[in-house]
Order: sequence, then structure tokens, then C-alpha cells
Amino acid sequence: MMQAPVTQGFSQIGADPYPWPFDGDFTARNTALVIIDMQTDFCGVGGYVDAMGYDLSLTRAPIGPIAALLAAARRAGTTVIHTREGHRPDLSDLPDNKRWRSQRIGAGIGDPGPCGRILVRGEPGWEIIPELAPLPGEPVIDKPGKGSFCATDLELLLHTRGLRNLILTGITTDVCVHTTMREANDRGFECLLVSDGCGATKMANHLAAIDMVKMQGGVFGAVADSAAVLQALKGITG
Ligand code: C5J
Repeated sequence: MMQAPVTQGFSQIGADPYPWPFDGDFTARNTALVIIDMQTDFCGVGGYVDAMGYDLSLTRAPIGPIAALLAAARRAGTTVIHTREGHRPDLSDLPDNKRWRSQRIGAGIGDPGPCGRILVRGEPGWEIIPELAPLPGEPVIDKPGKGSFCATDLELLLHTRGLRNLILTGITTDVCVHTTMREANDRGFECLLVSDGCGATKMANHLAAIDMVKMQGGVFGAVADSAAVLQALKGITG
């Protein structure tokens, strides 16, 4: 992928279908690395995705690229935001239809499993994997649904910190990452999806989700690989 030069105060990442961000206003201070749902339930043995019978190598594939981005973002002083999907232990925030659908595929949310109760807050499977564990002070957004803006304080947090550029990573590309990207785009945030920094339970869905971002001139934002983002993070300043 083509990489644009990085200069102080005005820089862009070589992205598809346009150099990102659109106006070159890319600094450590106005940008957040968002890491979505890198929880054992979505990529670990015995978790929710494993219980549904999907190939874990697909949702584990982004761990290495995200770890590299996480280290670079921390070095650059860029805000890092983590999210977790999960429900209250009494399941009062779990819609009946979401529970019913999970039960019919054999991985009932709230039911006991090898990693504790599936997708329940506080259980081992709900925790972010150790490789990508948040540092003290890094915001963690707990969400009951797919989108990170629904029933959370993420939007308020972004506004209070002056964050307008979002670099999106995590799992799954076609579900929680895409929903979050769409929500953010509609709220005016400038979004970049990291192609090898996300993964889905089906490769075809991962590729289609990436492609959808790029249609109509970048209908939800732009896409770049982690190598391009890493290079850019090295060059940005506050
Ligand atoms: C799903 C997610 N796939 N984190 N959640 O149920 O994408």
C-alpha cells in the first residue's frame, strides 16, 4: 500500500480510497486508537466464538498487528480506548431475542461454559486477552450491544478529550467493528479501519466488510494496513 509522507502538523496515512484523515489534521492529541472486544469470548479457547464452532485462527489473526499498534500509540501519546461486549450478571440488559439467538447456536449468553458464564461482565471469558490488556488510565468502554456508542459514554469521552480521528481495530470486522465505525461516521468522527488489525468469524465477511467501507468514495471512512498506520504513528506529534 502507498504510504504518504508524514510531516509535523499535517500528515496523512496512505489509505484507500483516500489519504487519511481527509484534511491532514492528524496529531497524537486528536486521534484515538480504538480496540474493540479483544476478549477471550471472541478469540480464546472455550469462549463464545469457540462455543459457536468458528475457526479461532480468524479472530486471533489481528492480535499481533494490534499489539504493535498499541505499543506505537502508547509511545506516541495517542489515546487508547478499549471496548468490551458483555452483560450484567442478572442479564437485565440482555434482550430476549439476543439470548434466544445465542441459545439456538449452542452458546447461550449467560450460560456456564469453560470460561465462565458466556459474555457476562466479570467472568474470565469476558476479560480482554492478556496480550492486549489495558493499562491503568486507558478508558475501557463496557457495552451491552454491538456498537460502542449505544448505551455507553464513548461519545462524551471523545468530545471531552478533543478526539476526532478514530483508528479502528478489533473483532469482529463485520459486527462490532463495523457497527462502531458506522455509528462514529454518522456522528462526524473521521474513521480509519485497519485491515489486518481486525478479523471476523468468516473470511468472506471480513473482506466484504472492508470493501463496504471503501465504496462511494469512502462511505464510512478509509482503510489502511497496520504497517502504514505504524509508520504514521512514528511521525505524529502532539
Ligand atoms: C459479535 C462482536 N460478533 N464483538 N460481537 O457478536 O463482534
